[in-house]
Amino acid sequence: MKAMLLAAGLLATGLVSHAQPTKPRTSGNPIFPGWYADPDAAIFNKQYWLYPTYSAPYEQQVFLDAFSSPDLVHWTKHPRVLDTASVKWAHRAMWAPAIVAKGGKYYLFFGANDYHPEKPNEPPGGIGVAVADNPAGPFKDYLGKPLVGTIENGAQPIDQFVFQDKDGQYYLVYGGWQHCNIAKLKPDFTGFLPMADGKVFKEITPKGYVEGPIMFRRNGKYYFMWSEGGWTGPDYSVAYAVGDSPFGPFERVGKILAQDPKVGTGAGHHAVINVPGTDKWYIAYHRHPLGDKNGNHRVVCLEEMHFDAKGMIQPVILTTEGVTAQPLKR
Ligand code: FUB
Repeated sequence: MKAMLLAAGLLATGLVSHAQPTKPRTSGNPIFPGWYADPDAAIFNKQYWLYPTYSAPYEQQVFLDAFSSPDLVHWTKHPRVLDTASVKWAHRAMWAPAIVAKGGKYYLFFGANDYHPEKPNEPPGGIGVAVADNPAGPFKDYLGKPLVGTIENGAQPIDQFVFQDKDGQYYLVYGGWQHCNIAKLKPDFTGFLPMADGKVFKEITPKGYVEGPIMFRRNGKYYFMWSEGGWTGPDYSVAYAVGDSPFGPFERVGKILAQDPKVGTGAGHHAVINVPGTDKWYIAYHRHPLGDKNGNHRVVCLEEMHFDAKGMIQPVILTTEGVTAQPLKR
């Protein structure tokens, strides 16, 4: 009793305080609730944006949600930014969005229908483009048909990523079924321009490639990253290569993201965020919760991504804490 009174007295005098040392607030992983996968990332108007696949049976994948955040910790959901109801040729399996802002418009590239032309009576499918005035949509079909609706160099037309080179040129990098193509987009994104050799689709598949390509530049080098393994299982992972141009050649360096049996499994299909004006990098990716064998049960997570002095990407550590707040300054 005496001790309690003494403590109360000290508190009253302000000589001791109730305050516990505060831990920095983190995003936690997953960073938002719900089954989502294949995030693409962008920064618009001082907000981070993530555009994931809604991870569910194919027939239920008829829309895309988006998420925005001022600091990577607090996320706001923007439901159904794109819906198959507004894309007459898309009816299922809306996958792996890729977002680009250009000329005051927002273009959302998406895969739809899980196109298999070898099946009898297969309807059109492949990679489409939708457009909106706002990153939160509503996005509407831009072309009325797929932008890529054929199998080129063995690549299923899914898992698109839009890469802008230093000269401003936009490229579509895409492909499933273990093949990856790059194609030069027309400035209005209505189609493609032939390359110097007259071809439209150039295959840049590195060893081990399965799907989920992305590309970015750092210190004059082109980093090409992709997913390996099967997305429903525990071994899904991310590897990378470094080249001197968007066309490679890309030689596999190694894996940088994979399961941690103590944290999560099937870590893959990612996006990379560089905080403008800094050399601070993040990786947004999906993984399966520990012990969950349902392939569609995928959640979106965030970690820091680091380079060594030679520019090699360091293995990413999977966490349950996620990342600390990183407000955008400009
Ligand atoms: O989410 C559907 C598919 O799963 C994606 O297109 C693949 O990359 C895999 O993540």
